[in-house]
Amino acid sequence: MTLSPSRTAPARSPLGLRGLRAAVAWTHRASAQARAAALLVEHRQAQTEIVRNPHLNHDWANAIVRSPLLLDSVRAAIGPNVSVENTFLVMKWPGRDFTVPWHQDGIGSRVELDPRRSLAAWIAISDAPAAAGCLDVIAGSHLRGYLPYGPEADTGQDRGRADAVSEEPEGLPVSIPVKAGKALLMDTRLLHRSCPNTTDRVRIALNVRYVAPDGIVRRDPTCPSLLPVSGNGWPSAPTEGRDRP
Ligand SMILES: O=C(O)CCC(=O)C(=O)O
Repeated sequence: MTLSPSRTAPARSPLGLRGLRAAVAWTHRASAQARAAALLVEHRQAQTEIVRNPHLNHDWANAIVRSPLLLDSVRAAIGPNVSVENTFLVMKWPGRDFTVPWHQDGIGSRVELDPRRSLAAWIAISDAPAAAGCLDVIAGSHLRGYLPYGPEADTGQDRGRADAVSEEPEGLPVSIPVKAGKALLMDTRLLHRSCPNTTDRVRIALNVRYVAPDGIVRRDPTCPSLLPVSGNGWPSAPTEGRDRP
């Protein structure tokens, strides 16, 4: 089934004409690698691929979404009041055929995010070279606004993570390798996907949707509440990556 966006999204992006910002530091490389090593130990046996909303019940993820370095960049883009709408930890194990199809982070059966008041952060916990299935993006694709989409199940890859765009997108895909400790910020309309990990090391990333309080239309009332992480009078929590690299 294909669904259409409820309204035409404005063209202006908080992240400029390409609709992305690469290599944004969120912590020291060594501390990201230490977190990756701990996750590897925890999930190796089950070969877990996706952990939903870990920021709600894992201290390490709650700390990452509050990384001061990251929040500086998020606030500069969408303003001082920031909450987390949703997170996914994605682990790509060697030898598995794990593809995430083309999609836009700000639209789906759960929510529609206002692209002027939201952004997506793809946070590398381990190194993510191209061969490990880093993100491929189509720079500037946000300028076309939100596109018709359908459940990921339509692509035969139902991991329950995202709604895929219904048609093969136009434009030239570019791979964006990201080192552990760095993040890629994206306009919530930017088309992106990821291909299988063909290396012999696990690739681990935390995907975060940040939104200002007035930047969200909820479609699924069972989704967890927004978690405020920046703005006057909201609670604070321990941070991972507090020191600037
Ligand atoms: O981590 C990945 O491979 C892709 C995840 C992604 O694009 C997303 O959750 O929006």
